[in-house]
Amino acid sequence: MTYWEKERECMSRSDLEQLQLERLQSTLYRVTTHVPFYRKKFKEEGIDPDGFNSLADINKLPFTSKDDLRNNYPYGLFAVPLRDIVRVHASSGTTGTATVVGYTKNDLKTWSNMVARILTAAGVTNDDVVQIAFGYGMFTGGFGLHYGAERLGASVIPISSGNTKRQIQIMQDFRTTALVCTPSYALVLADTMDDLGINISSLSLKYGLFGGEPWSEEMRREIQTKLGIIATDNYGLSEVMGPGVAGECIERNGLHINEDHFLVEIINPDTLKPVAEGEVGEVVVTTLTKEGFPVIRYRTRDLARIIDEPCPCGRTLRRMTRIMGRTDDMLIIKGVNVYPMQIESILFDIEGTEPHYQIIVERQGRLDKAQVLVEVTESIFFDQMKKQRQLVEEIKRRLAAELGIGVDVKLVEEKSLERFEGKAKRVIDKRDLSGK
Ligand code: DLL
Repeated sequence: MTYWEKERECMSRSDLEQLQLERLQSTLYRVTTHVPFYRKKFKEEGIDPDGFNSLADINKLPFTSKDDLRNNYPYGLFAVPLRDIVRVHASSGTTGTATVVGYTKNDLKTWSNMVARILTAAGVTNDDVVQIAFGYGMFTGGFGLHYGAERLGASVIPISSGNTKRQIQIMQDFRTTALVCTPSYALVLADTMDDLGINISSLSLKYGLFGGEPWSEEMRREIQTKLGIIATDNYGLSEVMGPGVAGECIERNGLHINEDHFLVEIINPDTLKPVAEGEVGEVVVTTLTKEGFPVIRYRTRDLARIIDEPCPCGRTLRRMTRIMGRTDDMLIIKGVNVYPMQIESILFDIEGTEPHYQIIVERQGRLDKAQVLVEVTESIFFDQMKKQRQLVEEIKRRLAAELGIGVDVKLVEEKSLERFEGKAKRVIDKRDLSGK
């Protein structure tokens, strides 16, 4: 078994917790001294950062939200003068002001190490040729993975996103062994290779590290088969650092959290209290080593649960499940909570459907109505109506059994839904939820 930083990745829980506490104390000192926003908030809530002697006290601290970041746009939450910031990233966000984050030189070192850890856990070594098909720019995906792969000593191909045919050409010519992108783009690459008649055995690909968006176990299976690789999941978010917060080892059964740098809690998004052990809830992250942009109890809106059993890989860093949904992408259809991921899992399992789908949500009167558009293979699309109807009925039946409510299903022609080079947009929400 190979580790990047064995002494940290395999630490005893008690040593790890001691380290977390010390780092939390210094982070609290840092934010109270340098960030007026936290100073004010702590004062209002009567929090004495010096009296912090146990990790369990974390739940006395206030949460930080995306709105707090927006209200302090662009540099209001930085904990060092701009002169000490060497990199700025921003998340564009689909709505509202962007959130801006900054990194010191040390932060970049830590970040690269975290990503190198995740690459190593996923099987990548300095012998690998790593093709990074994430966007480079304000998005943290491209640069984050890039610096980590260089730190590891791999040969990095910074191709960035898009231009699918060129990606494939480079993959062939440069003998890429590890592909890094969103899982949906990995499927686009696989489908395009199929169209071009490229046999995957002519490629050198061995590993795929995918992240940046949710994907199901069924989608992993599909990618692994189509590309002939070991596909692992990795998770992160720009507000906290970018990629490198957590990642799967080749066991592919949950993402090891880099707990010496991040304190992760799982809370009930309604009561804001910690969930019972092993229950699903919202992931809340406190950074423990960030200098430029520390965050305290950041509410990610992502849903997951902690897997507390030891991992056969030997790492003691606890795992979290894949992201199961977001508190804000939960659809309430006829009063029932539905997550797009549940729909995806079923579609991937049904013969004749393609792994491309879209969920359209509308509000009719006071009721939410969801329609699922599913791409089907050409032969089915042009097949007799009867067969199509049977397929629609089958999908509806499976969805109803899983979700407990009826959902509309429409079959669409292969390749008729939009493809994405970065994060896929699976849900089109036509509802006006502004409360007007
Ligand atoms: O997506 C950072 C990243 C880049 C992670 C590349 C992994 C690989 P943001 O653009 O700020 O940062 O988006 C963060 O994306 O809150 C999740 O909702 C979602 N997300 C990221 N990784 C995963 C994943 C990057 N592996 C938001 N599974 C997060 C599910 C993910 N969702």
